[in-house]
Amino acid sequence: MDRTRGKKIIVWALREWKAIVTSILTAVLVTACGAGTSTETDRDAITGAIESSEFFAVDVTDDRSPDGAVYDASDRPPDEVQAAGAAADLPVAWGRGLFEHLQRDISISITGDTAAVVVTDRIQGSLFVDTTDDGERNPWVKPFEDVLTRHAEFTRLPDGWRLTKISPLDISLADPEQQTVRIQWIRASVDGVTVWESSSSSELFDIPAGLPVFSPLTEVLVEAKVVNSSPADYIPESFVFLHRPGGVLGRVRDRMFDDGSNGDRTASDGIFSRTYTIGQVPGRYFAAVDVIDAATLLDENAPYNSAAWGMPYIVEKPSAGPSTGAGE
Ligand SMILES: [Ca+2]
Ligand SMILES: [Ca+2]
Repeated sequence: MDRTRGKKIIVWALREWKAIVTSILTAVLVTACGAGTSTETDRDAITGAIESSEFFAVDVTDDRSPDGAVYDASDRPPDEVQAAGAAADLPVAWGRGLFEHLQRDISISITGDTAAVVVTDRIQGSLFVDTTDDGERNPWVKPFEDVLTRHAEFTRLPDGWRLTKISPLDISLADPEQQTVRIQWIRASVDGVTVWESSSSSELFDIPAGLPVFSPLTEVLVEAKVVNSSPADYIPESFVFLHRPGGVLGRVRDRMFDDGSNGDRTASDGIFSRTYTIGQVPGRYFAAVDVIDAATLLDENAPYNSAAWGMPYIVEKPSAGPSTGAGE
């Protein structure tokens, strides 16, 4: 890979991320739908807590993988689109970029000392896909618009409002008519024991008791049951990826498999799997399972068709003992 080009891509990706964060801070729209019991002060406090919580980040599917997946569009030769029906390979390189955070809506409904909250973010961006293995960086580009939804619950305590429950993150297409890929459930296991699972993206989990809590450097298996109702007959019909914290750029994209490898228990059962190692820095994080219809990555003319769920989790402080050094 061209190192100079690679550095430019990294700088560009970080700039994009900064832009997203800045736009979130400046484009918050609060929708109050309480029954008259909420005050402006309560809503401000809850909104402030949402903005400062890692559980409400919107960069969970940034593609800044070490293979330099995202690069700028340029002149390109005619595409050699892979035919449906044949075993499909991943494109030479692909990734999402040019994110724009369009809007954040925060719905807050306060009853007594409990606030039911729904945070909805609309983002748009571009999917870059290079399907030609010709040594040229010549991706085609496909626009997309997604809706990110999180449900949460805050509780009023003597010292203020505290986030006490959170749902998985749901990322769906802004136009549901285009969506054929769906996630039915996701699950996390350590040493063969299930530590967390969810079959509804609006399910609320207690913080921290209902969330997976991992020790640093734990190997975790993430599994997801996915379905795709597309009539196209690509093999596989979907590609599945795990976006998770790690690496020098902050997030890593790993392919998930349904072929009995990489921790997958049973081949070809629609359950995609991937193991990864939890980082060393205590905190609150998201790992996201990202399902992409095969045609989305293989056919320039097919509409963008993807869905994702994020799993919130906590990395706890290491137990007393020798320091393991700086974090990832
Ligand atoms: Ca190419
Ligand atoms: Ca499987």
